[in-house]
Amino acid sequence: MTDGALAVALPHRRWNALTGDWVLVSPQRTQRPWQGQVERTAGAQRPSYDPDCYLCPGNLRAGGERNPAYSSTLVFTNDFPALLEDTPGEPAAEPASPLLAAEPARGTCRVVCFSPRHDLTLAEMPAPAVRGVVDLWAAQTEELGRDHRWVQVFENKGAVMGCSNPHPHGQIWAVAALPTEPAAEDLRQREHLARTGRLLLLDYAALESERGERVVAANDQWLAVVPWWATWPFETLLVPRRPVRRLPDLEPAERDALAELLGRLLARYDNLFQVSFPYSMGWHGAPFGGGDDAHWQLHAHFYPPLLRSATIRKFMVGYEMLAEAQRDLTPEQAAARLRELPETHFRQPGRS
Ligand code: H2U
Ligand code: ZN
Repeated sequence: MTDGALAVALPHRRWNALTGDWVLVSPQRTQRPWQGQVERTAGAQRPSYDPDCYLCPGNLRAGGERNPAYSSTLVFTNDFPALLEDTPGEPAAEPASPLLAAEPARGTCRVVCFSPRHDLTLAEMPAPAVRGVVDLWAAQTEELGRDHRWVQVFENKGAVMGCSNPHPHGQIWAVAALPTEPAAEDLRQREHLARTGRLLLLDYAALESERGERVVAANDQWLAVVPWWATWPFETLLVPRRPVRRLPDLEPAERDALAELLGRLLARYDNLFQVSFPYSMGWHGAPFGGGDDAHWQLHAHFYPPLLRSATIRKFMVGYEMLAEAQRDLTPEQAAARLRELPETHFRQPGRS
């Protein structure tokens, strides 16, 4: 069956070439005209400085330390880390039972403030400030990659994603062992290179660039698409158009281009339902530690939960939990909706 036949009305499953997972797509359920109302939520105007915020410059954190009077970005070790560097012990040579396998987890957790301004998000920050965040992500990845196999840069945005504070911030967790998601991507990318001699995500980017139907935004260096296999309604994948293994490998011009593309993509996201669009996002690049990583291509995933309005979200529940991911809105429809929107943020009509 061709994808042209699939994209119309019938239920079908799509394969995620990056993880090997499948997603059930039920486009016949969206043949009805668009009925989702756009509820403009109050979009509470926040102050640029909040004396009670534990991430604002000069303020006291919950752990007792005081933030410096930072003027661009700030990184600190999480006061309540999920991982410890000095966890003792080795995996038991013979576990009591293979059904009770475990291993010690070692690592570190950092918090990254994107801006001293309490009221800005990446979507509203000027491009040079977003470039500063890109540089910070890259520098942290390089530093933590010296003694951790995997460095996970991510952002939880919005209360609906469990974000604890509206001050623009993300996190970085660096760990000794390759976690589940990147391990799946490692396997699929390795297989693709072995089979074709080419990089999976560069083949994919070329295909999407040529087709255009799932592209949301692009520039000479980067492509943002709703991937063929998207599970979240407005999920996107960001890929550089040349081979790049990790964030620190990005050239200055590519970092500027990324900041530019992020501004455009995130403005579209916020404009969709006229709210600060919640999501979890994060970067995947080649693991550290000296193994064979020729098959890896750097990329970012954005996983936003909203479906029809600022208050109607997609739940990954019954069938998703027990069988596999499912969606009604097709990735092509989602991309078309995002493409229709302006790239000027609704709160900043003057933003260039
Ligand atoms: P979110 O990105 O989900 O909002 O998490 C913020 C992190 O900030 C959270 O992991 C940490 C929390 O442990 N934190 C501090 O390290 N110090 C503080 O003073 C409060 C929050
Ligand atoms: Zn703040």
